[in-house]
Amino acid sequence: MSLQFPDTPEFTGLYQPSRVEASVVDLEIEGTIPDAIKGTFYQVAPDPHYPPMLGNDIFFNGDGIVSAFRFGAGKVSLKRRYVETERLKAQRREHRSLNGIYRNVYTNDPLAADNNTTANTTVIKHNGILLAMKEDALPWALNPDTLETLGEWNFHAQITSATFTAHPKVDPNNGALLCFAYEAKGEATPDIAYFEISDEGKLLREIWFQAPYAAMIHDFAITENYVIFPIIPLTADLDRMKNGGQHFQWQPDLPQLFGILPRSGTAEEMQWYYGPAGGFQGHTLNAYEEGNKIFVDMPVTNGNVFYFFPQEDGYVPPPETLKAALRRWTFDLDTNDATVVPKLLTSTPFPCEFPRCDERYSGKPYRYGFTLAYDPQLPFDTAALGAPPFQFFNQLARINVVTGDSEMWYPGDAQCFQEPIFIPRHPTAPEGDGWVISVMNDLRTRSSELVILDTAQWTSGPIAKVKIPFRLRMSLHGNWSGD
Ligand code: V55
Ligand code: FE
Repeated sequence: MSLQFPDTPEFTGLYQPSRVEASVVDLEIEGTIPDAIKGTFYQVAPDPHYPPMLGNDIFFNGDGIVSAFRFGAGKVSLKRRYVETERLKAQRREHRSLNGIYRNVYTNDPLAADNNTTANTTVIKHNGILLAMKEDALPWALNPDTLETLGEWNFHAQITSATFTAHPKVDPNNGALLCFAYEAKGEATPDIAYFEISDEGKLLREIWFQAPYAAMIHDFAITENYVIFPIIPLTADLDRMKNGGQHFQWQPDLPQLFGILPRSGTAEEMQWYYGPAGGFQGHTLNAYEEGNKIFVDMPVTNGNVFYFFPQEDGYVPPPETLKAALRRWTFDLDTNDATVVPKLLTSTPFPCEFPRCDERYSGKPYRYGFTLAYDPQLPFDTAALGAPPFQFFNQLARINVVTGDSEMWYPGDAQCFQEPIFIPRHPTAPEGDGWVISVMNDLRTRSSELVILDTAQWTSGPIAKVKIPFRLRMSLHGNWSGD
């Protein structure tokens, strides 16, 4: 019997499955990696192990595969393993995919595992274990050295929600993991839970509340005293799922909703703010508070970014009509006016996504951001490569959010990037002083390199490139661990 992936945009080019589990000691390096870069860069990609049961599938539904790039003494080694979820194990047992459409268990094969999660969205080391996370279920724990899967992780039975975010934040003041769950009481429930888990794994805070409706809360934002939940106009509906429809549906008339909760408060103290309808809140760059004002910085797009979750009549905006730019939302906690309109944060707006900050400044007043950016005016080898794929970003940007200035590095007409991660030069280095690492894909040679940029000489490009000796698929998120 043949085993072949479909010839669709979701499974070809940047999105062709890699499926490679590997261990490579001392990767090839062009340039010099400073000895001071010592630690591990963990990242995860959705990488479907088997061809989709229904003929095609979306990027977000692939099985999670974790990569660990270990840096030390100027060398880099790579280890890469699938998260051995129940879902993956059932597939390997049957030698085929058993899963239907994204986050809809009603479309699965009867032989599919009960636990439907792919653990494919981020990985972070916390309290000695590596957590692979997907927002539809609890995290999965891995051994951070061997990447061996330990199992589903409920933090020693302290976490009772049905789901858990894939965008936890580390509180730089005490190392606590700040996290949340949406659809927290099961599929399409409007229940949300906020959790703080200490650096030693102890549940410190737990606050449950409800949103006005069940909808996607992909990322969130933290400040010293508040957490902010951006509720994207993509609603969930159980009946639609039972009828074989999508988990999420775009609602063009719903506002970009935000819930703001005092971290030491109660559900009753929740405040709701309403942004313009028709917009899409992207990933959080950072947020901070000043008096009774809260600032949240993120790319905002003027329409539905997720073409695979259409609105009710099936409409999805043509990609060229979508315009994203880095914007700042300002919430005045004292005002009676709960409407908010975001303002541009860069003097020249440009499409961007996957923003990250110097996380020693998470939730605090800050200056620097690092993000993927796209300039459609720059050369792209359309003749050889066709149209740019979904999530195509041809530049790495270093942004000063105080002045609005941006510096760019553009590598060429066939390259695009995966999420950039900042590493401080040393523990007490000034904000934003250090290195940024990012996987760079070459669409022409169909290969990838890990590039390392020095933040002090951004526009001159990488000080080192680490060659990856097999094909990677597009990934999502990751984190640096200094130990
Ligand atoms: C996102 C990604 C997901 C998901 C929901 O990037 C939202 C947003 C990789 O899976 O399940
Ligand atoms: Fe994300």
